[in-house]
Parts: sequence; structure tokens; C-alpha cells
Amino acid sequence: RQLNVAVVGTGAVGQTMLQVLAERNFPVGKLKVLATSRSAGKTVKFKGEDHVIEETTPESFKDIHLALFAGGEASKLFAREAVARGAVVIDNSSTFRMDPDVPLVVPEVNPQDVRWHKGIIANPNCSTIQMVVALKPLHDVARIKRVVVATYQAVSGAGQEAIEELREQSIRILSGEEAGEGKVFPHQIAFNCLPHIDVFLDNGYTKEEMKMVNETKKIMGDETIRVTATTVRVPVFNGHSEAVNIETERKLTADEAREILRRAPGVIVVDDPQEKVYPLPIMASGRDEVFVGRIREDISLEHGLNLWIVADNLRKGAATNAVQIAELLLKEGLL
Ligand code: 11C
Repeated sequence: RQLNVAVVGTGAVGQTMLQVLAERNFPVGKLKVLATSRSAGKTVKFKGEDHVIEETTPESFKDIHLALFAGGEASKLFAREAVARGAVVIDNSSTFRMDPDVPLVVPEVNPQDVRWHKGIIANPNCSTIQMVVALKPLHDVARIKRVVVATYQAVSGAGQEAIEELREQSIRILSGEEAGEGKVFPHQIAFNCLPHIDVFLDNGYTKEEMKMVNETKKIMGDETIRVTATTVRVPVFNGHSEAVNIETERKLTADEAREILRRAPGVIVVDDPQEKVYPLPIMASGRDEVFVGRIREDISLEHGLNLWIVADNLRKGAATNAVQIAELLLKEGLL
């Protein structure tokens, strides 16, 4: 059966959604590409053919079976309108993620949660997705009590304009000029690191950090896991990296963890440091799997492990995860 699909958003994530739908041969019948009036009239390619971008209105979702929202304001304005017109929405924005009526799904971790959807299924934050794909198989065996994570997040997570900002600043600095005023980041991003992603909250954490805390518990289905995060923007074009420390109830050796992760769905273990082999953003960029390496026992803790987790934030962190949810809905007869 062919499905009428709408993709809402034509930025970095929206474009990647189109690419992933095509690559995975998702059964797209009619395709609508929707965006704001700013992009309406322009064209995007899908399977080699030009599609004219239309301005999103509530009526855009008439006869649409599946609507993939890439993120941003559109979700608040149109996701419920789409559901009211019979579409199932997979939403990549943070709008509905913590809504108790909305499942928050990573197919390798909590596929069963798609079954209770009421029209909207939320796609988690990119930095959360890659972390839980690697942690869930360890949690199942040894129960994770606490997670301490520091992220090294690529600029593509902040969209197409952010990619341009890093490129232009880098060119200017390497040409001996001033970096100039940026529009996206609060400080120069080229040749710098910013411990600031999204806005600061009253507790001193950023919203991005609290997303990792709250979303991890919901996806893993375990409110008892304690999580603390420091999220950092680094001058990498694509691919988020994470240094993750976990404390488990039962002891796991590094070898056991490596074995568990080798068998885990969606994970590739890349861990031979003597040969200079470990995950890198340039290795993960363009791939759909989560790469894990530097797996070692925490020498300061009895039941602790350190891991280095890298994935393509636009693909597994956003578009691929959303399309995998759609595939899961199809398989379960929920679309
Ligand atoms: C970033 N994680 O890298 C953010 C982007 O809640 O979907 C994704 C924001 C979100 O800037």
C-alpha cells in the first residue's frame, strides 16, 4: 500500500527526511513538501524529481496518512490540525515529547510504545537518541543507576544557518580577518567550544541538558535512572559525540559491555585504541548506526563504565529515527 506523506520543514532535518524516505524505499504515494511562506514556491528533489514546496495550512493535511514534522514552530501550529484530519504525526520538535499522552520512541529501545499513540508520536532530541541506543542493552543486563554525560555537538544540530556560520567564520579567520558577528550562536563557534546549547533554565542547566535528563527516563521507561549532562557545541559540521559515564547495579566488565553492544541493534562497536580505532564524527556522518568505543571500566568507581558514543545527529538523531518509527507503525498495522 502506498501512503500519502507530508514532510513539514525543508531545512537540514527536512531535507534529510526526504533523503532517508527515498533511500529506505518507504512506500510514498503522494508526497507533499510543506514549509513556511518563505520557502513556498521553491523546489526540492525527491527520488530525482522536483517537488514544489507549499505553504503549510491546516488544510494541507487533508488525505495525508503520515506527516513527518522536522521541528520548530510548525509542530505547535499544525501537528494537532494534521491529526484532526486523520494523519499520524511523527514530530521531531520538543513540543510533545514530555506529554504523557504522547509516546517518545527510539525503535531499538522502546518499539512497544508506538502501540498507545493517539495520533502523535514524538521523536527524541538527537543527543538523547544516540545515548539511549547504546545504554539500553547495558541497562537490560546490569541496570543503570546513574549517567554522567558531556556532549560535543555538531553545528548541524542547530540547522542549515549554523552550518553556514561555522563555514563563514572559519574562512574569515583563516584569511586573517575578524570572525564577525554570528546570527545563530551566542559566541564565535569557529575554533571555539560553547558550553551552551538552547536556553538556560532556572536550575543552571540548559534546556538541551534537561532534555537529556527527562527524555532518557521516558524512553528507557525507568524514572529511577539519575542523569546529569553538560552539553557543548563544538566546531564540527556534522555528528554528535558524547563522553558517557555510567554506574550500574550489577558489575559489567569492559569486555562484557563490548560483547553486549556488539549484539545490540543499531550499534557498531569501534574499539581498538591501540590501533587508533575509535568512533569519530567524520566516521558516523552519513551513517544510520550509533558508534561506540573507548569502552573501559571506571577506575574511580566499583560498578562504573566509560563510553564514547558518536552518531549522525541529522540521520539517527532525527530523520532516520523518524522514518524507522514510520516503518514500525506500518509493520504493526498502525498506519
Ligand atoms: C542541537 N539537539 O544539537 C539540538 C537540536 O529538541 O530537537 C535538536 C533540538 C530538539 O542543537
